[in-house]
Amino acid sequence: MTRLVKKDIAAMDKNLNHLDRLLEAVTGKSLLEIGAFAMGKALPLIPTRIAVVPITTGLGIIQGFSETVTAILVYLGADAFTTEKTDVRGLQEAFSRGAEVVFMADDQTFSAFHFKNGSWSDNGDATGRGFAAALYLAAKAQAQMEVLVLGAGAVGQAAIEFLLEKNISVVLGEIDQDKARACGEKYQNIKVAADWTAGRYHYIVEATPIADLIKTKNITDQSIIAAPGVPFGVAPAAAKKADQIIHNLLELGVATMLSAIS
Ligand code: PYL
Repeated sequence: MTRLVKKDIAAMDKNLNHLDRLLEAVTGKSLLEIGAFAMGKALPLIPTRIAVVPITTGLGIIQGFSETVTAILVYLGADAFTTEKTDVRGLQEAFSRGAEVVFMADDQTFSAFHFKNGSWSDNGDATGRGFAAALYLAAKAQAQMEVLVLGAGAVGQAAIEFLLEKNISVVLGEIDQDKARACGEKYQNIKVAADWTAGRYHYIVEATPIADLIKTKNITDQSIIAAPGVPFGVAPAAAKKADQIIHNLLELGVATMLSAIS
């Protein structure tokens, strides 16, 4: 998982409404509606009190990270707060202030836990499903649609699972041959591309940690690209050529996590 930096999240809380309108224009659904659709949940979600606990372990706090996650949750209608204390004391504070759900992230894992109903959600998984759902909606679920998923990590695999559940044909592009083989064995209904670069795919989920991976020659002017990858995996000229780009660093993942645990 690529670590976000302060500037990635600096203005996120102020741009939530703008992002929401953008997503609505492209997919026909709001941020929360996409998250709920990704998890097969009905809206409104069951209300619950949520704490976001800053975690200092490893590389430490990302300034503004917990507050931004809280701002996203509040924007989505949740009763959420950031704890003043960190780590185990933060968890203690969360419970003492009546939280039933805790969101927290270290350098490897960002999870949400619902301590009352026992459900939990991993951000990589939620992000993969959320972006695959957004792509599916943006494409208006075309008959015979085929989606190229780039990257066989946690995000890519979750995207594959969502698409297979919707009976969509999936082609995997993965540079690491061992990972590609393992993923092809795990999901027997997908194709593993020997070469995905010829520019014949209209629908792409870019779930790799490779910056500017997708170039203009790899896409068509009708391509819709869902790009949860950090850093952004679409080269500037390709982003211009594509019909639609769905990209955000945290918001859709958090919306899908909230839907998953509700
Ligand atoms: C969850 C994001 C999505 C992309 N990269 C992931 C990341 O940056 N993970 C690290 C999160 C560390 C948070 C830090 C804090 O402020 O509580 N421990």
